[in-house]
Amino acid sequence: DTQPVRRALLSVWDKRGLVDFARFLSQQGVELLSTGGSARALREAGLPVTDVSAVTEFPEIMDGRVKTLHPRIHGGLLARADHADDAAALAEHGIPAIDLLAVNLYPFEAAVARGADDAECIETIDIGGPAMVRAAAKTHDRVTVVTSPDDYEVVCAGMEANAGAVPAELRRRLAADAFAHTAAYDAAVAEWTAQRAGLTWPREISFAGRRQQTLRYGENPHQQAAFYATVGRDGARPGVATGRQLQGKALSYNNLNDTDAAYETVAEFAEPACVIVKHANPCGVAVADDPVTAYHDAFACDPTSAYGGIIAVNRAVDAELARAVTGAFAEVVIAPEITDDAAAVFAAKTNLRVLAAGDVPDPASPALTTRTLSGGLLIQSRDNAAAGEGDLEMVTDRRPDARELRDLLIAERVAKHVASNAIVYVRNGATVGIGAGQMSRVDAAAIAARKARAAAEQAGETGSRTEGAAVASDAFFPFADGLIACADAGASAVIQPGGGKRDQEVIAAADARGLAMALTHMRHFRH
Ligand code: 93A
Repeated sequence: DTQPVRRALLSVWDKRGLVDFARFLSQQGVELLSTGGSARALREAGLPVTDVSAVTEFPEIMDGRVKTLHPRIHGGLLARADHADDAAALAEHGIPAIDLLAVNLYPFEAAVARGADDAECIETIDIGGPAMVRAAAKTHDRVTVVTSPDDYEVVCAGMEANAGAVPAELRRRLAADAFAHTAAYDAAVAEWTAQRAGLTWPREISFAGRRQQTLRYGENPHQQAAFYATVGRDGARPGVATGRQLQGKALSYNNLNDTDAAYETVAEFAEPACVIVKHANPCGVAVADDPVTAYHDAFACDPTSAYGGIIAVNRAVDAELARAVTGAFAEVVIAPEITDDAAAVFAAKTNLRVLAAGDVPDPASPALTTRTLSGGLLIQSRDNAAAGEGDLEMVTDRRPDARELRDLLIAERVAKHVASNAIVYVRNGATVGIGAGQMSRVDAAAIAARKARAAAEQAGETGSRTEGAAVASDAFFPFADGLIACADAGASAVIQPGGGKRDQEVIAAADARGLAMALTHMRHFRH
C-alpha cells in the first residue's frame, strides 16, 4: 500500500546526522527540499537540494520567522493519500507532495536553561517547525515525520527493506513521537510565558492536561492546587475524577487524595466491602455478606482514627447504609451509586460530601502514576497486580485453614494500599490492626498490634483481637524479629512476598511458633 518516498523536506536545527541521512535519501532517488541553514549544509556536502523559497516562490522573511509557513509547503504535507480532491488541489496550485519530513525544533528549553534574555527566548520559540511536524504527523498514512536524528537510522533501514517506502507501522510510531514532542515543547513554552506573566501554576494556568477544578489550597493552606483530569485510559477509569458530587462543600486537595485512596482500596474486593481512610491510609477495611456489616466491622478496627474519615463502599448505598454511616462523623462518602432514599438521609448532614462514582475502578487496569521531584517527574505504571490464591507458595509445616486463607488474601490486598512499611492484621474478614508508614517493619508490627489492643479496650472487650489473626507484610521480613513480633501478638498465619536473604530464618521462626505462612512473590511498596 505504501509508496516509495519521492520527496523529502529537511529543516533541522540540530544538524547531527543530516548529511548522511540526506545522502541516503538522495541515493534512493528522493528529491530534497530544505530551508536556509539546512540547505547550505547539504549543498556544502555536494548534495542536490531545492530551496523551500523556490517552492513557495516567496523569500524567507523576518529573520526566518516566516519560511515554511506557506500553502505550497503545508498543502504538500497535508494532502491525503487516495483523495482525488487533494490530488487535484496539488495539481491546480502546483504544490509538490512531500512524503518525508525531517524537522527538529529551535532549542527553546536550552535557551531558557542558559539564562538567555527574553528577546532571545522568544526568537527561539519555533512556530513553523511544530506546524510542519503536526501536519506531517496528521498525514502519517502517507507521510513520514522524523523529529530526532536518532531516528534517521531506523527510517533508512525501513526504506531499504521496503523498496524505498517507509513501513506504515514505523510511520505511525514516528507520528506518535512527533505529537508527543510538540506537546512537550509547547508545555515548556507555556510554562515560561506564564512565569513572565506572573501567573502561577497550577491554579492560574493550565498546561498539564485539562484542569477540572481549582482547589482552595493544596495539602496546606499556603500551597496552591488544582485537580487535573488526565485523558485516555486513565481518565476513563471510574473513580474520584468521574464522580458526581451530590452534596457538601467542594472537595479539598486532601479530600480528593484520601477519597481516591479509599476507593482504589475498596475496588480490590468483589464481595461487599467498606474502607475507611485517614491521611491516605486505610484505618479500617472489612469484607462481609452485606455493606452495612462491612461498614460496622471497618469502623470497629480503629474508631479513634475513623473520626472524620473518608468512607468508600463498593456497593450502592441505600437508606440503611446511609443511616449507619451518618452515625459517626465522616468527611466524605463515595460509592458507585447512592439511592434516592440514601440521598434523603445524607441531606440532613449538610457538611458531608457524598460522591456517586458510577462504577468502581478496575484494579487491574493499566495507567500511569506520577510524582514530582526537584527538576523532574517520576512516572511508573500502576501497581495493578495482586496475588491470588493460586499464586501462593505455602512454606511452613502448617498450612492455613480456610478461614485463615481468606483472611490472608484480604490482608494482602489491604497491605497493598497501606504506606510502607505496612503490617496488616485481619480476622474474620475485617482488619483489626494496621501499622502504616514506618521506617522499620518491627515498628509497623508493634503499632498494628497496639492499635488492636487500644480498640479492644475502647470497646470493653477482654480477649485480644490479634489472637488467631492473619497478618500481611507488604514486603519480605528482612529478619525474623518482625515475624516474631506478629507471633507474639497472637497471629496464626502470615502472608508476605518472601525473597529476603534470611527467608529460611523467618520460615524457621514461623514453624517454631506454629504459624502458617504463604509467600506471594510480589512486593507492594507504597511510598
Ligand atoms: O521561525 S520559524 O518558526 N518559521 C518558520 O517558518 C520555520 N520553518 C522551519 N522556524 C521555522 N523552521 C525551523 O527552522 C525548523 O523547525 C528548524 O528548527 C529550523 C531550521 O532552520 P535552518 O534550516 O535555516 O537551519
